Formats: sequence, C-alpha cells, structure tokens
Amino acid sequence: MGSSSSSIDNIPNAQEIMQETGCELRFFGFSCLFFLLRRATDFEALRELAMNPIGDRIIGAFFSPGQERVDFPSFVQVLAHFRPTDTNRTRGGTQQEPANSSTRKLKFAFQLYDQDRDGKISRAELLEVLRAMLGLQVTEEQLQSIAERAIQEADLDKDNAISFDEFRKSLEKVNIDHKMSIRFLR
Ligand SMILES: [Ca+2]
Ligand SMILES: [Ca+2]
Repeated sequence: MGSSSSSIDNIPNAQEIMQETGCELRFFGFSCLFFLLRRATDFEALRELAMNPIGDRIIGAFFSPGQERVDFPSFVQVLAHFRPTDTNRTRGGTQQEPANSSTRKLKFAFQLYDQDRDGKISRAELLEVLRAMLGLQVTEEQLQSIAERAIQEADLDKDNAISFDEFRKSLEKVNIDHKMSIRFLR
C-alpha cells in the first residue's frame, strides 16, 4: 500500500497509534478525514448533529479535563471505542486490550455516567443521564423511581452507588458490541 502508507508516515507516531488502538489503515484514514472535518466545522456544529441525547458527553470524552483542543492521537483513541469488536484478531499477551474490546467499550460507557471520575456512578450521576435521555417524556418522580430501581438492582455491595464491576454485571446480558459499534468504522 505504497501511496497511502507514505501519507500516513507524515503523521507523527502514526504506527504507534495504530498499534495501540488496534486500528487498521482504512480506519486510520477515516479518522484523519473526520478529524479534519471536525477542525473545519468545530465541535459545536457536531454537537448539533449528535442525535444522541448524551452526545455532548461523548464529545466531552475527547477532551481531558482542562484541555481545549483535541490532538489527533487522542481523537483516534476515543473514536476507536466505537469500532466493532474484532472476534478473530490475535494479539500478543503483553499487548494492551484494544479500545474496541467489550471491556473497554463498557469502561467508556461507564465514564459517560461517572462524570466526577471517582469510579462510581452515584444516584445523582445516574439521574443526570436519565434526565438527559428521558427528560421530556417522564415526570421527575418517575425519573427518581427509575434511578432508584436501577441502583437497587445493580448495587450488589449496598453502598448506594454503582461500581464498574456492578455496572458490568448488570449489563452482562446486553450485547455491548452491537450497541456501541459504528459499522463504517470497521
Ligand atoms: Ca462518580
Ligand atoms: Ca455498589
């Protein structure tokens, strides 16, 4: 792949990023395009495009705290969570789990709830997401009771919050790869 790999070579650390995220060349090229598009249109415009009610949280995930601009490596790393999980990909034991593995997808989803990043989803954090997703369709009372039930069901150690382990267990029956993959990112 002569010409495409030579343009990839112009991106600093390209090979490293590809290895770290498990991205193949085609995905990488797509990310470049998306990144350039983002630069041209600004994230505010993408925000409008985001159909997902927690779209701004997903966009926020591209930024580290206090960071105002996104660099290309961190952009690819976040986007890589939305690639379908490779089922037949082989990797060495020392290699880090790829961003599109089910566990990393779950961690990413968990972080969208855990906004203060203390490793737990509190009742208030859960309520905030539920409000964003269901806000106009249900009453505040109904929201409270949905949150209450969700916590009661997931909270195995009864500390009134959902840890990552509890989150993972409660979603065991959900096909996370199907829910958190964008087909054209393959
Ligand atoms: Ca939290
Ligand atoms: Ca708990």
